[in-house]
Amino acid sequence: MRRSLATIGALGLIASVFGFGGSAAAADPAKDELKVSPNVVISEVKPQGSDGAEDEFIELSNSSLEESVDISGWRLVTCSSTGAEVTAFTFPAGTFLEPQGENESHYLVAGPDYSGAVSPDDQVELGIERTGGVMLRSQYNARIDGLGYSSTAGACVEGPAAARLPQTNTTDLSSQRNQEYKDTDQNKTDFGQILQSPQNQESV
Ligand SMILES: [Ca+2]
Ligand SMILES: [Ca+2]
Repeated sequence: MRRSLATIGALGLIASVFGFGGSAAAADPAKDELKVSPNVVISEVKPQGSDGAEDEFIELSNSSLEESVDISGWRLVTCSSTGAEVTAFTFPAGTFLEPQGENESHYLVAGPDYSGAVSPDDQVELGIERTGGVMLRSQYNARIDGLGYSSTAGACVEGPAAARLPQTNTTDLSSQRNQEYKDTDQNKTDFGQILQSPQNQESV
């Protein structure tokens, strides 16, 4: 079967973007994006708590046992229940997540009325919606991970949505990965509800 030159050209472009074309490519933003580590996960989220709507936090963890990950310029994004995205926080230059089991393997960003015992690494109004979701994007806007509480929470949700936390979350339950670093991209089964246990850069 003959392919048109246009088709062959398109296949060649796809091959070079995905790095199996065999030829050495020059600096290419698409290729740089592939270097972004997939190891970082959203490990725990509390949309609201005993101190109200701004008693909220997002905890990230590095799931790798070996590689530290530079998350400078990465963004925490919230989704509304209709999928509207808002950037809630941008990680400052020089922010790294060290491998699992070491100090600085977690990062905790919390809202103004955060009530947890562990100090947040940064404090900012996140605006997490109980029926919306949260997401992590790289400095190249690549989607790294997400957690959604509605099937309509746009790019935040992965597979079936996670169970929602109580409307008045007086006991400070949070959504936490059932296995802290495991990500099957199925929010409903990846996340359970526990008493909050936030970890910051000082935590192991
Ligand atoms: Ca995921
Ligand atoms: Ca935790």
